[in-house]
Amino acid sequence: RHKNVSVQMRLASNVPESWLKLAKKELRDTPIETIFRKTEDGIEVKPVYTSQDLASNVTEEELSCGTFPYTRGPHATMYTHRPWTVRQYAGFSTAQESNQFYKKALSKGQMGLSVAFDLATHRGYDSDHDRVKGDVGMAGVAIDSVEDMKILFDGIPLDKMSVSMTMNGAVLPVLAMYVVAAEEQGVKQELLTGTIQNDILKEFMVRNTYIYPPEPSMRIIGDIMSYTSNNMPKYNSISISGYHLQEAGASTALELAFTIADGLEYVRCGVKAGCTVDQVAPRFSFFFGIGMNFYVEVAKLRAARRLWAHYIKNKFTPKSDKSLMLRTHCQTSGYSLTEQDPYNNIIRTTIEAMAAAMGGTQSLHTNSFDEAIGLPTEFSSRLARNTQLILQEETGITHVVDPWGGSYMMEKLTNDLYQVADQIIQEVEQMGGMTKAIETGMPKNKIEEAATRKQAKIDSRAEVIVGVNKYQVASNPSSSTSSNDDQVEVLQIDNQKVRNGQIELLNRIRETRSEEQVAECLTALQNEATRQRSDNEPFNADTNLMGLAIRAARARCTVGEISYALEQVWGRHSPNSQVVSGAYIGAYGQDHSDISSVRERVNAFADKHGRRPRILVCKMGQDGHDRGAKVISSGFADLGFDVDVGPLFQTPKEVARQAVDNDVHVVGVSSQAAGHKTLIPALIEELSKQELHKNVLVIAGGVIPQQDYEMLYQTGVSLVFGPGTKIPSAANSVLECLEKRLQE
Ligand code: 3CP
Repeated sequence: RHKNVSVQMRLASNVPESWLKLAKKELRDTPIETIFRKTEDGIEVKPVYTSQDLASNVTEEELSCGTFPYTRGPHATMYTHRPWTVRQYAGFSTAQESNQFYKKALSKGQMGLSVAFDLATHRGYDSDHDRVKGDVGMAGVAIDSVEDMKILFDGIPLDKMSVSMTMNGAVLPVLAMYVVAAEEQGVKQELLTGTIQNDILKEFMVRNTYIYPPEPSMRIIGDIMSYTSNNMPKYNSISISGYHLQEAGASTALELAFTIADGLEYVRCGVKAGCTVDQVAPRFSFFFGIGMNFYVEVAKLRAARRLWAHYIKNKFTPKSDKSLMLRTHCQTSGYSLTEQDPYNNIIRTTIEAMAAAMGGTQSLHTNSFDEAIGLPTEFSSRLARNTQLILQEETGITHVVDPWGGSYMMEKLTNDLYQVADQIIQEVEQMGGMTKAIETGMPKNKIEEAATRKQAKIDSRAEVIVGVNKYQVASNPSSSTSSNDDQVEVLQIDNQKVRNGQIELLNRIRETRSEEQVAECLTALQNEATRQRSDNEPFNADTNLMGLAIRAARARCTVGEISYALEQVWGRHSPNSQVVSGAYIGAYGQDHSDISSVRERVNAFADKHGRRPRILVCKMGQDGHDRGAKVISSGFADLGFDVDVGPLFQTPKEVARQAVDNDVHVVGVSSQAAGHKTLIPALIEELSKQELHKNVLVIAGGVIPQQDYEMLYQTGVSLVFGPGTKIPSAANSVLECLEKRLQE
């Protein structure tokens, strides 16, 4: 009773008394609290906002367009003068195939390019390396040398086209090869426009396509900033990504805070590499994910611009206004896409794209509806591109700058998000900045906890996903199977064929280049990597790692060779895996019957077999997308399983070895990057060599097209789970299968 009184008082003070009275009358028996909601960050979303909600800082100055703190956008005229860039992230198979795809997309309304590289390239391996058998050409285009890069941009004038490259690990060789490909097209470096992602901090937090440990990785970033600011003035030297944090499960405030905090760390990195804030910050670019929470996502972009402007002004006192302007690319949320009832994804993407536009993005990627199932086809890519073109050319959305500006609700939400994120940024800064915070594991843990909580909310239906946990079309709602009319075609890539072609080209390059020159370039890189640097050394192309990588690229050194030369000095980074405990049950609630029945079953298993069911959750190949694996691990552990989390980037042989060593009942393979058809059969073969395939259940989950399920079952996989599978249902199926197997 006492609690009720305080809730009533709080609500009454936040909304007008007269409104409250009317609302209660309309609600009849429904308690008024049910229409006061909270975001995942605990920010209140009220049913009604009034002028009382405009905080004192929403002044005339704040509401002006194109001026400090740029809440309403970096330009005064925004899309009324120039719409955002339609920039679709794409790349697959060979450079030749991707090049044809790009040219077609550009002829149909796409405005800028965004290159997706395969995972072998990301992690600095040539296509002929043993560890990347399942990865070549799969989740992006395979690039081994400048020859591939030249084919990729054949017929695309690089002085006119802005190109974004999502590259972080092997950033030196890839950017160098881009510069050399342009040079051999007759385009000077200073004319290049575009963006390199070059954001390694988030790789250590979530995305995992790093190569070297944090310290040398930051040194590379500093060298790229100083190189581009001296030689490529129109080029954006970094794209600081919150998108990947959101994809990994970060709440809005965590995404916002860690991204801005990363940006501050990169300014310090640029200064350490000998630049001033005004030399680097104007060419910083950001990248946010846009999910389904519409108002919140618009507010996030507004708050991001205000946070950046305030922090840069207060911490670095720049002279140029350009240092204060946050410019951003956005991508609609991959996580919000569902395998079930997949055409719903077209609707989701459209809504998210609207939020990005109303939030004032500079550039946008809209996802294809089939991305939760497999690689997008030409058809699904066309729909995704047209989603943006329709928004730009048919709706009138571009006719007004920051259309939500001045809305009581939007200004309050922007303020609230600003404040929650500001507190997290201050916490990180007090820890000594993002590099230090990452070393403690704080950001990663917070994100993983948020991801596990979110999954539990979906599994318990506290959060609705149409076609997944409500209004399903499938006959069996607990399974991920869709009805037949939802079967969609996905792009199939012949991984072996692409790899063979790449190996052929690599061999040709190695036969025709000067080995002496190659050795000299690689040694120069190694010498520089070994040399102790002092802070603020002035720029010198002969000691700058980017300058040296460009020389190596000209001499036809490969991505693998350049990366390995540096790896010999710095080593390869390997992370440690931890499982978050208690977050799943905490958000789901202990007393749900499906949770308790699984736990009882696990206990009965332990009584009968003398130990708990033990599962090894593994990731093979260079696929570092480990949100699924982490969430499954936490969920299964909370349900009573013994869970081993394998290291990332394992070969099938290494996984089989670990399965033997740990004496597990089940190996769970999580696959997000299309390597399953090569890697899972190889794992089963390795397990049979150890005579384990009969005793150990192999299960698979992730982005696996339904067309491939049968092939996997034939190979010996016992269960395949698609995205959207409820964890307790998955655990039940695993137990059932395991009990059957142990009886045989
Ligand atoms: C724009 N301009 C204007 C106006 N609007 N000038 C006057 N008035 C206006 N209203 C000018 C700009 O100042 C600029 O010129 C030029 O027009 C181009 O505009 P822009 O905003 O710079 O646009 P763009 O070139 O497209 O660059 C957008 C940003 C860039 C800055 C965001 O970094 C970018 O394209 N990022 C994309 C990143 C990306 O694609 N990432 C893919 C991640 P000046 O240059 O002269 O100022 S994909 C990862 C996927 C997941 C995974 O990892 O697997």
